Order: sequence, then structure tokens, then C-alpha cells
Amino acid sequence: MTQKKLDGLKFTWWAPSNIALVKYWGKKVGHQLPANPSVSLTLSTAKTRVSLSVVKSVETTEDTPWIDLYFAGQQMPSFIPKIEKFFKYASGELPFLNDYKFLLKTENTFPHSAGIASSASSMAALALNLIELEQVEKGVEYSKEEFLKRASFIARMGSGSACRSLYPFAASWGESDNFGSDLWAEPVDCHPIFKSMYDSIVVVNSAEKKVSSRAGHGLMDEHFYGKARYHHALTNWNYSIGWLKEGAWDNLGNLVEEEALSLHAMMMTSRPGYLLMEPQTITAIQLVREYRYRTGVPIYFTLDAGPNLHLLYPQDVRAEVQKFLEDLKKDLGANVTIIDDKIGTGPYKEDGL
Ligand code: 2P0
Repeated sequence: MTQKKLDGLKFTWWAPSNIALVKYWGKKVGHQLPANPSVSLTLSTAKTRVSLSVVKSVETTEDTPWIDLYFAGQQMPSFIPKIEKFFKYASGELPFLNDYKFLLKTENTFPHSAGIASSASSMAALALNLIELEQVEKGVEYSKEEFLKRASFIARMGSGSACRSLYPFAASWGESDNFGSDLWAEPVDCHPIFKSMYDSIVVVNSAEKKVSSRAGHGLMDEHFYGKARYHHALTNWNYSIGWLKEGAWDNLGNLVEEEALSLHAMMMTSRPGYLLMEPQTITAIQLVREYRYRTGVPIYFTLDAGPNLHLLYPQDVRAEVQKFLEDLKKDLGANVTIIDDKIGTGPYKEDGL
């Protein structure tokens, strides 16, 4: 086989995780198309580094081994099937994926089992590397805007929420009447209060998820409240876009709590149903609300499809919230950890390689 263009190339990108304010939960018919638009804040500390090397060009056969993968320095064959499935699908857009063998080295800044979804950050970082390869392969250089949009488009194929991890501060994904696409996410205008916001992630249980996201989304297809939920989410999305721009954090914070509980209500009432909150989740929700009502400090919670809480609050109340978090940790017990994160500026390429 002749030496191909991409042989020996290596790129390394970091991409952050994100936390949805308005949740994506349920898909339209097609590949990773959301049933409703969602909007998220981009995190900063919780992120994934992915370096992608093209090891060699290969003759393609049905069972060509595509990928060698290391996670935190350890060979991790169990991670490969998901990436292979992603590459197979993405090769419709990036045909060069069929012609090479790849070495992937990936690591997270947070413990693997911290209960923080790593699929968003890892698929976003991987997609950025793939678009780098595409540029070389096609001999083009995308504008920054096109580059991120293309990476968002490809990241979505690996994991829906990943397509929102490409942008600084806030991103929206999904069609509404007047904005957006189901195929990629876009940056959203947001007020300075959100750009310096904190997210303290309260990890009450770091075990593997009880239900995979993919299966969870699937439960929405036949859900009795499915249509009502999508309508609710679209309404909430519309409010959120306005409040993000205006900096109306109290309005948005209340909506964010409603969205988290609506997501969990969907899971509790699906067939089969899942109760993903733990007793400590409920205790924390009650303590956060009680603290907010008593002091007026604008701290609001949200949840992913699991028991851990994201506590969001503006920079100007950081000092008093730190004290509250110390007490919260004592109330919740010794096994609870808090990961200190904040809203960030999005992915970046590692220099010096
Ligand atoms: C979200 N989540 O909007 C929602 C809220 C979790 C709770 O998107 O099947 O890993 O890979 O598209 O993106 C998690 O689902 O699912 C998710 P796939 P994904 O962030």
C-alpha cells in the first residue's frame, strides 16, 4: 500500500464537559437528533484531553482493527466498540476514517467514576482532532467558526450532548421555530454574570449509571408524557435564551431546577421506571432551597441523569457559598465530595506538539 497523506499525523485537543440548563432527553427518528432544543453552560475544570495519531494507512476490510486506545495511560479495549461505532457512522462524512489505523490517548481531569459524564468532553475533543485531519486530507483550512461547527456536527454523531461542548460559555442545540439546527450546536449570547458563574458538583454517588443515556433517551419514545415534555422543554428553551442574554439569573435558576426535576420525573414514570436520585440528593435539594430562601443567595441546583448535583451560583456570592458547601458536606456525610468547577471558554488545542 502506498503511503497516504495522513500517515504519522498527530493532534491533541482538550474539550470541557457541559451542564444542560434545558435538558435533551428523547430523540427524533434519525441519528442523534434531539426531540427538543437544549441549552447548556460550558464547564472549565472538568475536561478531557484526547490525542489522536494516525498510525498507518490500511487496506480496508470489514474487520480491519481501527483503533488502539489508552485511557489514563492504560490500554482500554472496553472503550473501543463505542468509538468504532462512532467512526463507522462518521465515515459517511469523513471517508478517510476507513483508510487508516488510529491511536487514541485520552485522559480526564476528573476521576473516571466521579459521576461526571465524560462522553460530552471526550467526543468533543475527538471530533476536533478529526476535523484537523479532515483539513489536511482535503487541503482546506476552515474559518474558526466553520471549524467548530463542523466539529460540533461530528461530535453529535458520537454523543448528542457532546455537540454543545465546542463553544465558550453557553451553547444551544436543536431546532426551534426561529433558531438552531438538530445537526449541530451553536454559541448563545450570554450576559457577563454567566461567564464567571461557578458550578460546584456535589458527588453523592460515583458508581456507574443505572441506565445508559442511550437507553434513557429510548424510554421517551413510548412515554405517556413524551409530547408534553417536548412542548414544555421548547417553552423553557425559549425563556432560557432570553434570560441568558438579559442576565436574569433568578428567573433562569428556577427554570433550571424545574428542568432537572422534569428530567427525573420522566425517568421515574417511564416503563421501566428509574429512580436515580439518592436520599442524599433529596437532602441536598432541600438544604440548597432552604439556604436560598433564608439568605437570598442565588444558588440553584441541576441534575444530570444520575444522583449528583450541580450547584450554580454567580461569582459575587462565592465566599458565602463556600461556607454553605462546607456545612452541606458535613450534613451529607463522609462519602460526599465536591468538585469545584466554573463556566469556561471552551476547547483548545495543545501547543508544542
Ligand atoms: C443533556 N443528558 O442535555 C441531558 C440531560 C443527560 C441528562 O444528554 O445517546 O450522552 O450519546 O446522544 O448526550 C446525556 O445523553 O446521549 C444527556 P447520546 P448523551 O445533557
